[in-house]
Amino acid sequence: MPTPDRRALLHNVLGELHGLVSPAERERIDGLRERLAADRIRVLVAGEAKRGKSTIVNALLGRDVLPTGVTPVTAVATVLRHGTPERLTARFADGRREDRGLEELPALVTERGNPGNRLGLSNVTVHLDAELPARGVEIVDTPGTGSVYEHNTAEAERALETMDAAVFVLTADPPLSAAERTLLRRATRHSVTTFVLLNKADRLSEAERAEAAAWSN
Ligand SMILES: Nc1nc2c(ncn2[C@@H]2O[C@H](COP(=O)(O)OP(=O)(O)OP(=O)(O)O)[C@@H](O)[C@H]2O)c(=O)[nH]1
Ligand SMILES: [Mg+2]
Repeated sequence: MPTPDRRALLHNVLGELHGLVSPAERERIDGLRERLAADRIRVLVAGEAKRGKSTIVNALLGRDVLPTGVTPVTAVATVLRHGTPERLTARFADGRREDRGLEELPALVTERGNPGNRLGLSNVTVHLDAELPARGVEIVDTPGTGSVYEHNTAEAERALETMDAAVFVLTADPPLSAAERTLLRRATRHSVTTFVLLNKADRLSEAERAEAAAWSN
């Protein structure tokens, strides 16, 4: 965490920048100022479709909050943040905001509930009374890239632009593709720290796990 002096300095610098940049950049600066004031960091979970991103976020939260499955599932970037009472806030591309119950999450953020994002959501924020968000870690689950749904890739790339750290999810089988390498480079450019997580390790023998980890390095 920055010291109070450093936080005040950063706040002032961001305030100066605010007046100098484009509206889109201004929105990013507003997000940064808000996270700085609340001592909150934003960790984005990214990767190709079906690598297990939403499953990992549920494991981090210790609760099955996000929908998961074997077909392309996540269609809208979903922010998990601390808040009570537990609820979700849907933000639409036209600027509308609506608070809804958590049980509505699958109808909003999944390809099945909201095909092609026909509801026109820009993102959904889930306010949860869970430990990691309460400690100041805001997690963002993103749609997978590279699936048959090109709009999922576009959504995921948009989400890449605002984060402090990234968890990039790979699996050993299939191994890292050229498209994943490009996405990983982009994630690294936008984040202060990038963690690479090799998922579905249970599908490999111990020797295969060692081989996959050495190759991914
Ligand atoms: N064997 C095994 N299966 C896993 C693991 N993690 C996730 N899965 C399974 O992989 C499938 C995909 O998981 P999701 O969490 O929906 O993957 P995702 O990356 O969020 O998928 P999209 O949102 O569609 O991009 C589900 O059937 C999960 O149960 C793991 O560590 N081991
Ligand atoms: Mg998902």
